[in-house]
Amino acid sequence: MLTFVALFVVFGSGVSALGCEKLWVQFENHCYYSNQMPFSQRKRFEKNRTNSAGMVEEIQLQWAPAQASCKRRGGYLVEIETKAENDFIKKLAQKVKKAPVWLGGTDAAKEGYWVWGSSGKPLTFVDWKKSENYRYGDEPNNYGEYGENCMQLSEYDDYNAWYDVRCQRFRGFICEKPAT
Ligand SMILES: [Ca+2]
Ligand SMILES: [Ca+2]
Ligand SMILES: [Ca+2]
Repeated sequence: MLTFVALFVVFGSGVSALGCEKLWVQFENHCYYSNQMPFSQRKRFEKNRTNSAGMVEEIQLQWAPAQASCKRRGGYLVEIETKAENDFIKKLAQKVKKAPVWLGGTDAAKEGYWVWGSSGKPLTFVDWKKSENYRYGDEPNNYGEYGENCMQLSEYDDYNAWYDVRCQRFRGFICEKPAT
């Protein structure tokens, strides 16, 4: 028992040495930032993000500007490698039921070939929405005249599965970066 406690202390302290900045939340060894934060936090955030021209950063962005916003924060649009991470991200999105949120997946470079946009890695875990309506088919369905090349969770089904949508839509977003 003492050995176990000692081991726990050693490993426990090793894990707790990794941390996240304010407004980022930790899961395993990464930090996550949701811009769908509660209003009380958002006010503080907006004050922090006010730029030299006095402009407040937009809360809802198109996919590429959302990726750029994550990069400015030292991260990238979230790249989901495991079911555990996916479950965590869904819960994070569900905390504030407001708007759909961008995830880091895209098939803009090659139709039907989905990768995580920042790392360029192909998807190893997927959670695409199964269709409840044969008219549209299962996601990703690249629906419509212009197709759909960016990945989101939707408030419409309580952030329960992934959809492809047009990258030009305005969404909240979740960033990821390694804990330090
Ligand atoms: Ca990840
Ligand atoms: Ca597509
Ligand atoms: Ca779709």
